[in-house]
Amino acid sequence: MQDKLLALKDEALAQIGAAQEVRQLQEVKVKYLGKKGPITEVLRGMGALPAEERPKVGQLANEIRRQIEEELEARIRELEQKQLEEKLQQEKVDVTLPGRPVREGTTHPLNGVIEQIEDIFLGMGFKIAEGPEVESDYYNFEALNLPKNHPARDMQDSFYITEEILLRTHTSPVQVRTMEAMKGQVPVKIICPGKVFRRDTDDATHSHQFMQIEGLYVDEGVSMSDLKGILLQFAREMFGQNQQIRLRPSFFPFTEPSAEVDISCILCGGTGCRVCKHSGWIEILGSGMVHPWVLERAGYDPNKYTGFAFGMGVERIAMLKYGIDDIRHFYTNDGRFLSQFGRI
Ligand code: 2U9
Repeated sequence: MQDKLLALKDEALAQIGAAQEVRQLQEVKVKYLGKKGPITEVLRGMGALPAEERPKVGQLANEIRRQIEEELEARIRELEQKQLEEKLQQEKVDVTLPGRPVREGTTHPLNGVIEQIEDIFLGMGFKIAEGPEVESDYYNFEALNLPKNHPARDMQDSFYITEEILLRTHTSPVQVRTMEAMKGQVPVKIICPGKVFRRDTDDATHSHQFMQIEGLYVDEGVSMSDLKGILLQFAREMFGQNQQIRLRPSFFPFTEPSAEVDISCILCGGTGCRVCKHSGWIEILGSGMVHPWVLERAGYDPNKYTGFAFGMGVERIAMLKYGIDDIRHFYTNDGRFLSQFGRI
C-alpha cells in the first residue's frame, strides 16, 4: 500500500511539473486530491490493514497529500508569474517612438471677435452681464418703450413661444434686468453679449439667429460726449488707431436722442470704394441716450441720472474686420473657412 502511495506521488508530481497552464493544474488537483481520487481510495482501504500499520500509512498519505498541494501551489505561482511576464512583454510601450500629431482646433471667428470686444470694454471699466435667451414680452419689449401695438413687436418679426414668451430679439432685456437688480445703485456700466433671434429670411447678410453686444452706462452726469469718447476708443482699438467715427441722427424707441455710428472705411480710409459704397463711411452700430421713461421703469430717477446705450451685431463687425462676404459662413462649420482664423 505504501508503494502504491509513493507511486501515486511520483505520478502526480510528474504531471505537475509537465503542466503548462493553470487549468491543467486544477485538473491534477481534482484528479489526485479530490474525494474520488486514488489517495482517498487508498485511505478508504486501510480497514483491511493490520492495526499497527494503519497510523504509518495514514501519516504517509497525509504527507503525500501535503507535498502534492505544496507543489501545485508553487507551480501555479510560477505559471502566473510567467503569464504576467509574457503579458508585460506583449503590451510594452516604446516611449521613444515619435507621437502622432494632434489636430488642434481654432477659435471660431465670432468667439474671437466677442472676446476682442469684451477686452476693449473691460479695459474701459465695463462689466459683462448675461441673461436668458427665452424672454418675457415685458423685458424684451414693454420695459424698453415698445408698447403692445408697436410695429417692431409684430408676430411676423419675432419667434413667439406663447403670447407672453418669446426668443429675445435683442440683448437689451439683460440691461433692464441688471438695472432692476441693482435697485438704483450707480454706476451701471455693462456690456451684454449673446445670441438673439429674429424671424428673418436667411441670406448673405441676414440670419434668423445672430450675436449681439450691447452696452449701457448709467450714472449722474453721463452725456452724449461720453458716448462719443467711448465709441471712438472702441473703433480705434478694434479697427486701427487712425479711425474716425461719425454720428448720424436716428430713432430707437428706447433711446432719445439716437444715433447711428459710422467708422471711416476700413478699406479705403475715406476716399470711397466698393465696400463703403463710395461714401467713405461704414455703419457699425446704433446708440443713444437712454430714454427717461426706460430709466424710470427700471428704478432710476431720470431727473438725477442719465445714461447712454449702444448695440452692435457681432457678425457684421467680424465680416468687416476679416472681409467675409456671407454671414452663413459663420454657421456652416466648414473647416476650410474656420481653420483660416487660427487662435484669435
Ligand atoms: C436699455 C436701454 C437702451 C440698446 C441700443 C441700438 C441702439 C442698436 C442694433 C445694432 C445692430 C441692433 O444688432 S443690431 O441689429 N442696436 O442700434 N441698441 S441703442 O439700447 C438700450 C438697451 C437697453 C435698457
